[in-house]
Amino acid sequence: MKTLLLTHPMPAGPFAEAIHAIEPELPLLEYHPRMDEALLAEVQAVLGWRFPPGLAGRLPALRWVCSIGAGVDKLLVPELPAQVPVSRIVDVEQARGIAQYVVMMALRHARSLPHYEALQQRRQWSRQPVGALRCHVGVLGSGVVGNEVARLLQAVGFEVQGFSRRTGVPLAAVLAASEIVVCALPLTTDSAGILNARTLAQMPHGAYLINIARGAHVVEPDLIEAVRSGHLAGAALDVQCHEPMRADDPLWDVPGITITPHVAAQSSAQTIAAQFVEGWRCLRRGAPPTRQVDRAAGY
Ligand code: OXD
Repeated sequence: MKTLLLTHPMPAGPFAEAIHAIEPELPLLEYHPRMDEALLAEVQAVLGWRFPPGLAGRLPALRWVCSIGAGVDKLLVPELPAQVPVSRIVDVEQARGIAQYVVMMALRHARSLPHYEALQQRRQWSRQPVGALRCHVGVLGSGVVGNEVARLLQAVGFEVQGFSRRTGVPLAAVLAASEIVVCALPLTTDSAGILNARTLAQMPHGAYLINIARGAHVVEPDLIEAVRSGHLAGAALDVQCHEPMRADDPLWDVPGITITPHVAAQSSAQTIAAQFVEGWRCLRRGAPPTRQVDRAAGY
């Protein structure tokens, strides 16, 4: 049962090594754009991050797609036949790493670190009253990541309100009550562009956005406008619409916006390999693969 590795932009080597450490005979192919149709016709499983355009329709024997991440949005392409199951990695360690990133950025904003860094640049020692941390955070998304983010934020003293389709609280109410908003939603047709001029305007004056989900949740020109106009204090964006970001991307230059290159946390190659091999073994014995997403819902 041949598996195609589509790990770009990450190198495939560490994934292949970790898989072969568990299942030495598992046949793996590393994708390259000039692969011929005969080879593609043998592919029964894909482990990857995203499909290059058109590829999903050129794999006639495909039986399973497994994401190397928590999100599957770049794999749910229209050409992927409807009967092919799609799985993802569920990694509590990764969720914890993402939550640590969120806490770091939330505290940095709530405890005015950029202000003190600017004072230091000017060699200015200026002590002001410091109150106890009272800050409401709205966490959009209640999956493994959203729940861990909420737990860790509460542990350091933030007041947290969650938002998901299940809570029944309207998004506008959560945004209006949040001095910091964290986006931890899966990217679906419903959630793409959910943070736009209208919804950003619902956040209080001086509020802050942290996005650790997908760049496409945010309408970036609207965010830039909201920050430049002073309505929002800023944003921490670990994910962007165009990854890798080009040197002329307008997000780079907005004072108050902090960019990190999708590094909040990653699953280790060993965790990915263990979960992939588990699903692969299920498939080999004719059982459904583990950790399947609901393809219609998109997560
Ligand atoms: C993921 C990611 O989906 O790293 O796991 O963004």
